[in-house]
Amino acid sequence: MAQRSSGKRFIAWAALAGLIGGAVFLATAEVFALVFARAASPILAVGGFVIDIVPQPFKEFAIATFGENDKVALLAGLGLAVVIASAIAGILQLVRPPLGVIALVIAGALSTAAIVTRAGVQPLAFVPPVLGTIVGSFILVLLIRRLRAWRGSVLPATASGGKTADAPATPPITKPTPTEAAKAKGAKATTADGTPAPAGIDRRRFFVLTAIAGASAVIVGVASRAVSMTVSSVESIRDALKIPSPRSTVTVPEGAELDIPGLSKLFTPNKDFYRVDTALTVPSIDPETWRLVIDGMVDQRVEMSFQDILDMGLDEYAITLTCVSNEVGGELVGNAKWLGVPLRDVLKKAGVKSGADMVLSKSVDGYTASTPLSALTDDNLDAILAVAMNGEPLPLEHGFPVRMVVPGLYGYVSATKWLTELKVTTFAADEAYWTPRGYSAEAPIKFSSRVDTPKIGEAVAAGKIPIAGVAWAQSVGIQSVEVSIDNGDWVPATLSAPINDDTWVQWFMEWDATPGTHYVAVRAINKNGDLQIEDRAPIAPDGSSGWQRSLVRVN
Ligand SMILES: Nc1nc2c(c(=O)[nH]1)N[C@H]1C(S)=C(S)[C@@H](COP(=O)(O)O)O[C@H]1N2
Ligand SMILES: [Mo]
Repeated sequence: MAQRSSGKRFIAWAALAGLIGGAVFLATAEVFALVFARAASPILAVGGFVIDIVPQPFKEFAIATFGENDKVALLAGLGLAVVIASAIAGILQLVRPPLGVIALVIAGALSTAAIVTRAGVQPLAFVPPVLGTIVGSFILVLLIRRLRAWRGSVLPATASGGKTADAPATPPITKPTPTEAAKAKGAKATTADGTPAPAGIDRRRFFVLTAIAGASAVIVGVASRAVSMTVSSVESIRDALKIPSPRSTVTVPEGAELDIPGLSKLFTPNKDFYRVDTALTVPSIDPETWRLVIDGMVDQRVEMSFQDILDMGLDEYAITLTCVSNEVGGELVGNAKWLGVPLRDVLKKAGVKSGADMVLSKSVDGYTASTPLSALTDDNLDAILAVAMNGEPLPLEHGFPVRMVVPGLYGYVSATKWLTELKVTTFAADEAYWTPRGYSAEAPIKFSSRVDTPKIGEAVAAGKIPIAGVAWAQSVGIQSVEVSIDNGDWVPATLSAPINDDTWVQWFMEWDATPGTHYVAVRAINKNGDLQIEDRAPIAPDGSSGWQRSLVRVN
Protein backbone atom coordinates (compact mmCIF):
# COMPACT_ATOMS: atom_id res chain seq x y z
CA MET A 1 0.00 0.00 0.00
CA ALA A 2 0.98 3.64 0.29
CA GLN A 3 3.42 2.87 3.07
CA ARG A 4 5.56 0.68 0.84
CA SER A 5 6.06 3.37 -1.76
CA SER A 6 6.78 5.91 0.95
CA GLY A 7 9.51 3.53 2.19
CA LYS A 8 11.22 4.01 -1.14
CA ARG A 9 10.76 7.70 -0.78
CA PHE A 10 12.98 7.65 2.32
CA ILE A 11 15.78 6.36 0.13
CA ALA A 12 15.38 9.46 -2.01
CA TRP A 13 15.35 11.70 1.06
CA ALA A 14 18.47 9.92 2.32
CA ALA A 15 20.13 10.73 -1.00
CA LEU A 16 19.16 14.37 -0.49
CA ALA A 17 20.60 14.26 3.04
CA GLY A 18 23.81 12.87 1.53
CA LEU A 19 23.93 15.73 -0.99
CA ILE A 20 23.52 18.23 1.83
CA GLY A 21 26.26 16.52 3.83
CA GLY A 22 28.56 16.72 0.80
CA ALA A 23 27.67 20.36 0.19
CA VAL A 24 28.34 21.23 3.83
CA PHE A 25 31.68 19.43 3.61
CA LEU A 26 32.72 21.44 0.53
CA ALA A 27 31.37 24.76 1.81
CA THR A 28 33.11 24.38 5.18
CA ALA A 29 36.38 23.57 3.46
CA GLU A 30 35.98 26.56 1.10
CA VAL A 31 35.35 29.06 3.87
CA PHE A 32 38.27 27.83 5.98
CA ALA A 33 40.44 27.77 2.87
CA LEU A 34 40.01 31.54 2.76
CA VAL A 35 41.55 31.74 6.22
CA PHE A 36 44.18 29.00 6.23
CA ALA A 37 45.27 28.30 2.67
CA ARG A 38 43.79 29.49 -0.60
CA ALA A 39 44.91 26.30 -2.33
CA ALA A 40 43.03 24.08 0.12
CA SER A 41 39.82 23.80 -1.90
CA PRO A 42 39.03 20.04 -2.07
CA ILE A 43 37.45 20.13 -5.54
CA LEU A 44 40.27 22.15 -7.06
CA ALA A 45 42.97 20.04 -5.42
CA VAL A 46 41.36 16.81 -6.57
CA GLY A 47 40.93 18.36 -10.04
CA GLY A 48 44.61 19.29 -10.11
CA PHE A 49 45.50 15.77 -9.03
CA VAL A 50 43.33 14.33 -11.80
CA ILE A 51 45.01 16.60 -14.36
CA ASP A 52 48.41 15.29 -13.29
CA ILE A 53 47.50 11.60 -13.32
CA VAL A 54 45.17 11.10 -16.28
CA PRO A 55 46.84 9.28 -19.16
CA GLN A 56 48.06 11.38 -22.05
CA PRO A 57 45.59 10.10 -24.69
CA PHE A 58 42.72 11.03 -22.38
CA LYS A 59 44.15 14.52 -21.91
CA GLU A 60 44.44 14.92 -25.68
CA PHE A 61 40.86 13.70 -26.04
CA ALA A 62 39.75 16.29 -23.47
CA ILE A 63 41.59 19.13 -25.21
CA ALA A 64 40.30 17.99 -28.61
CA THR A 65 36.73 17.72 -27.34
CA PHE A 66 36.46 20.69 -25.03
CA GLY A 67 39.28 22.90 -26.30
CA GLU A 68 40.14 25.65 -23.88
CA ASN A 69 37.02 24.68 -21.89
CA ASP A 70 38.75 21.46 -20.87
CA LYS A 71 39.02 22.69 -17.28
CA VAL A 72 35.34 23.61 -17.14
CA ALA A 73 34.53 20.13 -18.41
CA LEU A 74 36.77 18.59 -15.75
CA LEU A 75 35.10 20.60 -12.99
CA ALA A 76 31.65 19.66 -14.29
CA GLY A 77 32.67 15.99 -14.30
CA LEU A 78 34.02 16.26 -10.75
CA GLY A 79 30.85 18.04 -9.66
CA LEU A 80 28.75 15.21 -11.06
CA ALA A 81 30.95 12.65 -9.30
CA VAL A 82 30.53 14.54 -6.02
CA VAL A 83 26.74 14.63 -6.45
CA ILE A 84 26.53 10.89 -7.13
CA ALA A 85 28.95 9.94 -4.35
CA SER A 86 27.23 12.15 -1.76
CA ALA A 87 23.81 10.75 -2.66
CA ILE A 88 25.14 7.21 -2.26
CA ALA A 89 26.74 8.17 1.07
CA GLY A 90 23.35 9.44 2.28
CA ILE A 91 21.58 6.22 1.28
CA LEU A 92 24.33 4.11 2.87
CA GLN A 93 24.04 6.06 6.09
CA LEU A 94 20.32 5.28 6.18
CA VAL A 95 20.46 1.60 5.30
CA ARG A 96 23.93 0.54 6.49
CA PRO A 97 25.17 3.04 9.07
CA PRO A 98 27.85 4.13 9.57
CA LEU A 99 28.93 3.37 5.98
CA GLY A 100 27.76 6.82 4.81
CA VAL A 101 29.97 8.60 7.32
CA ILE A 102 32.82 6.26 6.49
CA ALA A 103 32.42 7.13 2.80
CA LEU A 104 32.49 10.84 3.61
CA VAL A 105 35.57 10.42 5.80
CA ILE A 106 37.32 8.52 2.99
CA ALA A 107 36.46 11.32 0.54
CA GLY A 108 37.74 13.83 3.10
CA ALA A 109 40.99 11.89 3.55
CA LEU A 110 41.53 11.62 -0.20
CA SER A 111 40.99 15.31 -0.78
CA THR A 112 43.23 16.17 2.18
CA ALA A 113 45.92 14.02 0.58
CA ALA A 114 45.38 15.77 -2.78
CA ILE A 115 45.69 19.15 -1.05
CA VAL A 116 48.78 18.55 1.05
CA THR A 117 50.67 16.94 -1.82
CA ARG A 118 50.11 19.95 -4.12
CA ALA A 119 53.32 21.85 -4.76
CA GLY A 120 53.94 25.01 -2.78
CA VAL A 121 51.05 24.47 -0.42
CA GLN A 122 50.81 26.27 2.93
CA PRO A 123 51.53 24.19 6.08
CA LEU A 124 47.98 24.54 7.46
CA ALA A 125 46.34 23.48 4.19
CA PHE A 126 45.10 20.25 5.80
CA VAL A 127 42.83 22.21 8.18
CA PRO A 128 40.02 23.16 5.74
CA PRO A 129 39.35 19.66 4.35
CA VAL A 130 39.59 18.11 7.83
CA LEU A 131 37.14 20.63 9.29
CA GLY A 132 34.94 20.11 6.23
CA THR A 133 34.91 16.36 6.82
CA ILE A 134 33.98 16.80 10.49
CA VAL A 135 31.18 19.29 9.91
CA GLY A 136 29.89 17.42 6.83
CA SER A 137 29.79 14.10 8.71
CA PHE A 138 28.07 15.73 11.68
CA ILE A 139 25.33 17.15 9.44
CA LEU A 140 24.94 13.85 7.60
CA VAL A 141 24.52 11.94 10.88
CA LEU A 142 22.04 14.50 12.18
CA LEU A 143 19.96 14.52 8.99
CA ILE A 144 19.79 10.75 8.71
CA ARG A 145 18.86 10.52 12.38
CA ARG A 146 15.93 12.84 11.76
CA LEU A 147 14.99 10.99 8.62
CA ARG A 148 15.04 7.75 10.60
CA ALA A 149 12.78 9.30 13.20
CA TRP A 150 10.35 10.37 10.52
CA ARG A 151 10.45 6.95 8.85
CA GLY A 152 9.94 5.27 12.20
CA SER A 153 6.83 7.31 12.81
CA VAL A 154 5.37 6.53 9.40
CA LEU A 155 6.41 2.93 8.84
CA PRO A 156 6.17 1.27 12.21
CA ALA A 157 5.65 -2.22 10.87
CA THR A 158 8.12 -2.43 8.01
CA ALA A 159 10.91 -0.01 8.75
CA SER A 160 11.01 0.40 12.49
CA GLY A 161 12.34 -3.14 12.84
CA GLY A 162 15.20 -2.21 10.56
CA LYS A 163 15.50 1.04 12.41
CA THR A 164 15.98 -0.51 15.82
CA ALA A 165 18.44 -2.96 14.31
CA ASP A 166 20.30 -0.11 12.61
CA ALA A 167 20.43 2.29 15.47
CA PRO A 168 22.76 0.40 17.82
CA ALA A 169 25.10 -0.32 14.92
CA THR A 170 25.67 3.39 14.51
CA PRO A 171 28.26 4.61 16.99
CA PRO A 172 27.47 8.31 16.52
CA ILE A 173 23.82 7.82 17.40
CA THR A 174 23.99 5.20 20.12
CA LYS A 175 23.40 7.92 22.69
CA PRO A 176 19.68 8.62 22.83
CA THR A 177 18.80 12.18 22.03
CA PRO A 178 15.62 14.21 22.24
CA THR A 179 15.14 13.48 18.55
CA GLU A 180 15.30 9.77 19.09
CA ALA A 181 13.03 10.00 22.06
CA ALA A 182 10.55 11.88 19.93
CA LYS A 183 10.99 9.33 17.17
CA ALA A 184 10.33 6.45 19.54
CA LYS A 185 7.25 8.18 20.89
CA GLY A 186 6.12 9.02 17.39
CA ALA A 187 6.48 5.43 16.30
CA LYS A 188 4.41 4.22 19.22
CA ALA A 189 1.80 6.90 18.73
CA THR A 190 1.33 6.02 15.09
CA THR A 191 1.16 2.33 15.78
CA ALA A 192 -1.38 2.87 18.47
CA ASP A 193 -3.92 5.12 16.83
CA GLY A 194 -2.64 5.83 13.31
CA THR A 195 -2.56 9.58 13.92
CA PRO A 196 -0.28 11.24 11.38
CA ALA A 197 0.47 14.20 13.66
CA PRO A 198 3.77 12.93 15.17
CA ALA A 199 4.99 11.93 11.72
CA GLY A 200 4.25 15.49 10.66
CA ILE A 201 6.50 16.78 13.39
CA ASP A 202 9.37 14.41 12.54
CA ARG A 203 9.03 15.16 8.90
CA ARG A 204 9.09 18.87 9.57
CA ARG A 205 12.19 18.50 11.76
CA PHE A 206 13.96 16.71 8.92
CA PHE A 207 13.05 19.29 6.32
CA VAL A 208 13.85 22.28 8.53
CA LEU A 209 17.37 20.98 9.12
CA THR A 210 17.71 20.01 5.45
CA ALA A 211 16.70 23.48 4.33
CA ILE A 212 18.91 25.29 6.83
CA ALA A 213 21.97 23.13 6.15
CA GLY A 214 21.43 23.17 2.40
CA ALA A 215 20.90 26.90 2.15
CA SER A 216 23.86 27.67 4.43
CA ALA A 217 26.13 25.38 2.41
CA VAL A 218 25.14 27.00 -0.86
CA ILE A 219 25.45 30.56 0.46
CA VAL A 220 28.71 30.00 2.34
CA GLY A 221 30.24 27.88 -0.41
CA VAL A 222 29.37 30.21 -3.28
CA ALA A 223 30.35 33.32 -1.32
CA SER A 224 33.75 31.90 -0.28
CA ARG A 225 34.55 30.78 -3.80
CA ALA A 226 33.51 34.17 -5.12
CA VAL A 227 35.68 35.92 -2.56
CA SER A 228 38.74 33.83 -3.31
CA MET A 229 38.23 34.25 -7.05
CA THR A 230 37.20 37.84 -7.55
CA VAL A 231 38.64 39.77 -4.63
CA SER A 232 42.04 38.51 -5.60
CA SER A 233 44.34 40.98 -3.94
CA VAL A 234 47.07 40.07 -6.39
CA GLU A 235 44.87 41.24 -9.25
CA SER A 236 44.72 44.70 -7.68
CA ILE A 237 48.45 44.66 -6.91
CA ARG A 238 49.00 43.91 -10.59
CA ASP A 239 46.68 46.74 -11.62
CA ALA A 240 48.66 49.18 -9.49
CA LEU A 241 52.06 47.89 -10.60
CA LYS A 242 54.26 50.29 -12.56
CA ILE A 243 56.73 48.54 -14.79
CA PRO A 244 59.70 50.84 -15.59
CA SER A 245 60.07 51.97 -19.19
CA PRO A 246 62.33 49.72 -21.23
CA ARG A 247 65.74 50.89 -22.42
CA SER A 248 64.86 49.78 -25.94
CA THR A 249 61.66 49.10 -27.78
CA VAL A 250 60.80 46.90 -30.74
CA THR A 251 60.81 48.67 -34.08
CA VAL A 252 57.78 47.67 -36.07
CA PRO A 253 58.64 48.33 -39.72
CA GLU A 254 56.26 49.95 -42.13
CA GLY A 255 54.13 47.30 -43.79
CA ALA A 256 54.43 44.87 -40.87
CA GLU A 257 50.68 44.69 -40.47
CA LEU A 258 48.38 44.01 -43.38
CA ASP A 259 44.87 45.40 -43.24
CA ILE A 260 42.79 42.40 -44.28
CA PRO A 261 39.52 41.47 -42.57
CA GLY A 262 39.75 38.08 -40.88
CA LEU A 263 43.55 38.09 -40.77
CA SER A 264 45.20 37.66 -37.34
CA LYS A 265 46.42 40.88 -35.78
CA LEU A 266 50.19 41.28 -35.87
CA PHE A 267 50.22 41.40 -32.05
CA THR A 268 47.67 39.15 -30.40
CA PRO A 269 45.72 41.11 -27.78
CA ASN A 270 46.25 39.66 -24.30
CA LYS A 271 42.59 38.81 -23.91
CA ASP A 272 42.68 36.75 -27.12
CA PHE A 273 46.06 35.14 -26.45
CA TYR A 274 45.78 31.37 -26.21
CA ARG A 275 46.25 29.91 -22.77
CA VAL A 276 47.59 26.43 -22.10
CA ASP A 277 48.63 25.17 -18.68
CA THR A 278 47.95 22.53 -16.08
CA ALA A 279 46.80 25.06 -13.45
CA LEU A 280 43.16 24.53 -12.53
CA THR A 281 43.12 27.88 -10.77
CA VAL A 282 45.46 30.65 -11.77
CA PRO A 283 48.25 31.01 -9.20
CA SER A 284 48.23 34.43 -7.52
CA ILE A 285 51.69 35.55 -6.54
CA ASP A 286 52.49 38.83 -4.84
CA PRO A 287 55.54 40.30 -6.61
CA GLU A 288 56.68 41.66 -3.22
CA THR A 289 57.22 38.16 -1.86
CA TRP A 290 58.13 36.51 -5.17
CA ARG A 291 61.65 35.12 -5.40
CA LEU A 292 63.53 33.46 -8.22
CA VAL A 293 66.08 30.90 -7.08
CA ILE A 294 68.91 29.94 -9.44
CA ASP A 295 70.59 26.80 -8.20
CA GLY A 296 71.82 23.35 -9.21
CA MET A 297 75.09 23.18 -11.14
CA VAL A 298 76.09 26.77 -10.42
CA ASP A 299 79.05 28.48 -8.77
CA GLN A 300 76.74 30.14 -6.28
CA ARG A 301 73.05 29.86 -5.52
CA VAL A 302 71.36 33.18 -6.34
CA GLU A 303 68.04 34.51 -5.16
CA MET A 304 66.44 37.42 -7.00
CA SER A 305 63.47 39.58 -6.10
CA PHE A 306 61.08 41.15 -8.60
CA GLN A 307 62.87 44.47 -8.05
CA ASP A 308 66.22 42.80 -8.78
CA ILE A 309 64.85 41.76 -12.18
CA LEU A 310 63.56 45.28 -12.92
CA ASP A 311 66.89 46.74 -11.78
CA MET A 312 68.73 44.75 -14.46
CA GLY A 313 67.08 47.08 -16.98
CA LEU A 314 64.27 45.96 -19.24
CA ASP A 315 64.27 45.69 -23.00
CA GLU A 316 61.37 45.01 -25.31
CA TYR A 317 61.25 41.83 -27.39
CA ALA A 318 58.73 40.64 -29.98
CA ILE A 319 58.43 36.86 -29.84
CA THR A 320 55.76 34.49 -31.16
CA LEU A 321 54.80 31.72 -28.75
CA THR A 322 53.61 28.32 -30.00
CA CYS A 323 52.13 25.35 -28.20
CA VAL A 324 53.17 21.81 -29.04
CA SER A 325 49.45 20.97 -29.01
CA ASN A 326 48.81 23.28 -31.95
CA GLU A 327 47.39 21.26 -34.82
CA VAL A 328 48.16 22.25 -38.39
CA GLY A 329 46.03 25.36 -38.95
CA GLY A 330 45.36 25.63 -35.20
CA GLU A 331 44.94 28.59 -32.86
CA LEU A 332 47.50 27.77 -30.13
CA VAL A 333 50.00 30.34 -31.36
CA GLY A 334 50.21 34.03 -30.58
CA ASN A 335 52.53 36.98 -30.97
CA ALA A 336 53.32 39.52 -28.26
CA LYS A 337 55.69 42.28 -27.21
CA TRP A 338 57.41 41.26 -24.00
CA LEU A 339 59.42 43.36 -21.56
CA GLY A 340 62.17 41.38 -19.95
CA VAL A 341 65.78 40.59 -19.29
CA PRO A 342 67.99 38.06 -21.12
CA LEU A 343 68.16 34.69 -19.36
CA ARG A 344 71.85 34.47 -20.18
CA ASP A 345 72.49 37.50 -17.95
CA VAL A 346 70.41 35.99 -15.16
CA LEU A 347 72.30 32.69 -15.37
CA LYS A 348 75.62 34.56 -15.40
CA LYS A 349 74.85 35.86 -11.90
CA ALA A 350 74.96 32.30 -10.59
CA GLY A 351 77.72 31.07 -12.90
CA VAL A 352 76.95 27.88 -14.80
CA LYS A 353 79.25 24.93 -14.08
CA SER A 354 80.60 22.89 -16.96
CA GLY A 355 78.83 19.62 -17.65
CA ALA A 356 75.37 21.12 -17.38
CA ASP A 357 73.20 20.90 -20.49
CA MET A 358 69.69 21.75 -19.27
CA VAL A 359 67.81 24.25 -17.17
CA LEU A 360 64.83 22.85 -15.32
CA SER A 361 62.51 25.78 -14.75
CA LYS A 362 59.94 25.38 -12.02
CA SER A 363 56.62 27.07 -11.46
CA VAL A 364 54.98 27.85 -8.14
CA ASP A 365 52.37 25.20 -8.95
CA GLY A 366 54.93 22.44 -9.40
CA TYR A 367 55.02 22.54 -13.21
CA THR A 368 58.48 22.10 -14.72
CA ALA A 369 60.04 22.54 -18.15
CA SER A 370 63.38 21.31 -19.50
CA THR A 371 65.16 23.82 -21.72
CA PRO A 372 68.52 23.11 -23.36
CA LEU A 373 71.09 25.29 -21.60
CA SER A 374 72.48 26.35 -24.97
CA ALA A 375 69.14 27.96 -25.92
CA LEU A 376 69.38 30.16 -22.82
CA THR A 377 73.04 31.14 -23.07
CA ASP A 378 73.29 31.70 -26.85
CA ASP A 379 74.24 35.33 -27.48
CA ASN A 380 72.22 35.34 -30.69
CA LEU A 381 68.98 34.09 -29.15
CA ASP A 382 66.67 36.32 -27.14
CA ALA A 383 65.61 33.90 -24.41
CA ILE A 384 64.14 36.09 -21.71
CA LEU A 385 62.50 36.38 -18.33
CA ALA A 386 59.40 38.43 -19.13
CA VAL A 387 57.52 40.73 -16.74
CA ALA A 388 55.20 42.47 -19.19
CA MET A 389 53.11 41.47 -22.19
CA ASN A 390 51.81 43.89 -24.81
CA GLY A 391 52.32 46.96 -22.65
CA GLU A 392 51.01 45.71 -19.31
CA PRO A 393 52.29 43.55 -16.47
CA LEU A 394 51.87 39.86 -17.36
CA PRO A 395 48.21 38.91 -16.98
CA LEU A 396 47.78 36.47 -14.08
CA GLU A 397 46.89 33.63 -16.44
CA HIS A 398 50.00 34.29 -18.53
CA GLY A 399 52.44 33.88 -15.65
CA PHE A 400 52.39 36.95 -13.39
CA PRO A 401 54.75 38.17 -12.12
CA VAL A 402 57.56 36.50 -14.11
CA ARG A 403 57.66 33.88 -16.88
CA MET A 404 60.12 32.59 -19.43
CA VAL A 405 59.86 33.19 -23.18
CA VAL A 406 62.30 31.42 -25.51
CA PRO A 407 62.14 31.92 -29.28
CA GLY A 408 62.09 28.72 -31.30
CA LEU A 409 61.06 26.21 -28.62
CA TYR A 410 57.54 25.01 -27.90
CA GLY A 411 56.00 26.52 -24.77
CA TYR A 412 56.03 23.30 -22.75
CA VAL A 413 59.83 23.09 -22.84
CA SER A 414 60.57 26.76 -22.40
CA ALA A 415 57.79 29.19 -21.47
CA THR A 416 57.32 28.43 -17.76
CA LYS A 417 54.75 30.75 -16.18
CA TRP A 418 54.67 31.76 -12.49
CA LEU A 419 58.40 30.98 -12.50
CA THR A 420 60.10 30.36 -9.14
CA GLU A 421 63.28 28.42 -9.83
CA LEU A 422 65.91 27.80 -12.47
CA LYS A 423 67.80 24.62 -11.69
CA VAL A 424 70.90 24.22 -13.82
CA THR A 425 71.20 20.48 -14.42
CA THR A 426 71.41 17.79 -17.13
CA PHE A 427 68.87 15.97 -19.25
CA ALA A 428 70.32 12.76 -17.79
CA ALA A 429 69.61 13.82 -14.21
CA ASP A 430 66.29 15.61 -14.42
CA GLU A 431 62.96 15.28 -16.15
CA ALA A 432 60.26 17.90 -16.78
CA TYR A 433 56.49 17.65 -16.26
CA TRP A 434 55.60 16.48 -19.78
CA THR A 435 58.56 14.16 -20.35
CA PRO A 436 57.10 11.09 -18.62
CA ARG A 437 53.72 11.97 -20.17
CA GLY A 438 54.51 11.24 -23.78
CA TYR A 439 56.32 14.38 -24.97
CA SER A 440 59.93 14.84 -25.99
CA ALA A 441 62.39 16.30 -23.51
CA GLU A 442 63.55 18.68 -26.26
CA ALA A 443 61.17 20.27 -28.72
CA PRO A 444 62.14 22.95 -31.25
CA ILE A 445 59.12 24.50 -32.98
CA LYS A 446 58.31 22.95 -36.36
CA PHE A 447 57.82 26.00 -38.53
CA SER A 448 54.39 26.31 -40.03
CA SER A 449 51.87 28.40 -41.92
CA ARG A 450 48.16 28.94 -41.47
CA VAL A 451 45.22 30.27 -43.48
CA ASP A 452 43.10 32.78 -41.50
CA THR A 453 40.76 33.88 -44.27
CA PRO A 454 38.62 32.62 -45.95
CA LYS A 455 37.61 30.72 -42.84
CA ILE A 456 37.30 26.98 -43.24
CA GLY A 457 33.68 26.01 -43.72
CA GLU A 458 32.53 29.56 -44.35
CA ALA A 459 31.11 30.27 -47.78
CA VAL A 460 32.46 33.34 -49.62
CA ALA A 461 31.07 35.36 -52.49
CA ALA A 462 32.64 34.95 -55.90
CA GLY A 463 34.98 37.67 -57.12
CA LYS A 464 38.41 38.98 -56.15
CA ILE A 465 39.08 38.11 -52.49
CA PRO A 466 42.23 37.84 -50.43
CA ILE A 467 43.52 34.55 -49.10
CA ALA A 468 45.60 35.49 -46.06
CA GLY A 469 47.17 34.07 -42.96
CA VAL A 470 50.30 33.90 -40.82
CA ALA A 471 53.52 31.88 -40.90
CA TRP A 472 56.18 31.42 -38.24
CA ALA A 473 59.69 30.00 -37.99
CA GLN A 474 60.92 31.43 -34.69
CA SER A 475 64.69 32.06 -34.45
CA VAL A 476 65.18 31.35 -38.19
CA GLY A 477 62.60 33.49 -39.96
CA ILE A 478 60.19 32.97 -42.85
CA GLN A 479 61.57 33.42 -46.33
CA SER A 480 58.44 32.78 -48.34
CA VAL A 481 54.92 31.41 -48.21
CA GLU A 482 53.36 29.61 -51.15
CA VAL A 483 49.74 28.91 -51.97
CA SER A 484 48.27 26.31 -54.27
CA ILE A 485 44.67 26.43 -55.45
CA ASP A 486 42.93 23.25 -56.57
CA ASN A 487 46.27 21.39 -56.70
CA GLY A 488 47.65 23.98 -59.15
CA ASP A 489 51.14 25.48 -59.10
CA TRP A 490 52.61 26.80 -55.88
CA VAL A 491 52.42 30.57 -56.14
CA PRO A 492 54.41 32.84 -53.78
CA ALA A 493 52.22 34.98 -51.51
CA THR A 494 53.03 38.56 -50.52
CA LEU A 495 54.60 38.79 -47.05
CA SER A 496 54.21 41.58 -44.52
CA ALA A 497 57.45 43.28 -43.47
CA PRO A 498 58.87 41.00 -40.73
CA ILE A 499 59.59 42.53 -37.31
CA ASN A 500 62.36 40.00 -36.69
CA ASP A 501 62.96 36.26 -37.14
CA ASP A 502 61.24 35.43 -33.85
CA THR A 503 57.82 36.70 -34.83
CA TRP A 504 55.29 35.43 -37.30
CA VAL A 505 54.72 37.22 -40.58
CA GLN A 506 51.42 37.83 -42.29
CA TRP A 507 50.93 36.78 -45.90
CA PHE A 508 48.24 37.27 -48.49
CA MET A 509 47.36 36.53 -52.05
CA GLU A 510 44.59 37.94 -54.17
CA TRP A 511 42.34 35.23 -55.54
CA ASP A 512 39.70 35.43 -58.25
CA ALA A 513 37.21 33.11 -56.66
CA THR A 514 34.81 31.34 -59.02
CA PRO A 515 31.63 29.64 -57.82
CA GLY A 516 32.10 26.09 -56.62
CA THR A 517 34.23 24.27 -54.10
CA HIS A 518 37.94 24.96 -54.08
CA TYR A 519 40.94 23.49 -52.43
CA VAL A 520 43.43 25.91 -50.83
CA ALA A 521 46.81 24.67 -49.61
CA VAL A 522 49.61 26.68 -47.97
CA ARG A 523 53.24 25.98 -47.10
CA ALA A 524 56.21 28.02 -45.91
CA ILE A 525 59.91 28.07 -46.59
CA ASN A 526 62.25 29.27 -43.86
CA LYS A 527 65.34 31.42 -44.20
CA ASN A 528 67.54 28.31 -44.23
CA GLY A 529 65.74 27.37 -47.45
CA ASP A 530 63.94 24.42 -45.79
CA LEU A 531 60.45 23.57 -46.96
CA GLN A 532 57.75 23.15 -44.33
CA ILE A 533 57.33 19.42 -43.57
CA GLU A 534 54.57 17.96 -45.77
CA ASP A 535 54.15 14.69 -43.86
CA ARG A 536 51.39 14.83 -41.30
CA ALA A 537 52.47 14.22 -37.70
CA PRO A 538 50.32 14.29 -34.57
CA ILE A 539 51.09 16.77 -31.78
CA ALA A 540 52.74 14.12 -29.60
CA PRO A 541 55.60 13.62 -29.00
CA ASP A 542 57.13 16.79 -30.44
CA GLY A 543 54.61 18.84 -32.41
CA SER A 544 52.35 18.51 -35.45
CA SER A 545 53.51 18.84 -39.03
CA GLY A 546 51.87 18.91 -42.46
CA TRP A 547 50.58 21.45 -44.92
CA GLN A 548 47.22 22.99 -44.19
CA ARG A 549 44.74 22.16 -46.97
CA SER A 550 41.24 23.52 -46.71
CA LEU A 551 38.08 23.43 -48.73
CA VAL A 552 36.52 26.79 -49.53
CA ARG A 553 32.99 27.12 -50.85
CA VAL A 554 32.37 30.03 -53.21
CA ASN A 555 28.82 31.13 -54.05
N1 LIG B 1 53.53 26.99 -14.89
C1 LIG B 1 53.24 26.58 -16.13
N2 LIG B 1 53.83 27.18 -17.17
C2 LIG B 1 53.54 26.81 -18.43
C3 LIG B 1 52.63 25.76 -18.68
C4 LIG B 1 52.03 25.13 -17.56
O1 LIG B 1 51.23 24.20 -17.70
N3 LIG B 1 52.35 25.58 -16.30
N4 LIG B 1 52.35 25.39 -19.98
C5 LIG B 1 53.31 25.72 -21.00
C6 LIG B 1 52.77 25.57 -22.34
S1 LIG B 1 52.44 23.98 -22.84
C7 LIG B 1 52.63 26.61 -23.20
S2 LIG B 1 52.24 26.36 -24.81
C8 LIG B 1 52.78 28.00 -22.72
C9 LIG B 1 51.52 28.77 -23.01
O2 LIG B 1 51.63 30.07 -22.51
P1 LIG B 1 50.35 31.00 -22.50
O3 LIG B 1 49.29 30.25 -21.73
O4 LIG B 1 50.76 32.26 -21.86
O5 LIG B 1 49.94 31.19 -23.92
O6 LIG B 1 53.03 28.06 -21.33
C10 LIG B 1 53.92 27.10 -20.84
N5 LIG B 1 54.17 27.43 -19.47
MO1 LIG C 1 52.11 24.03 -24.96
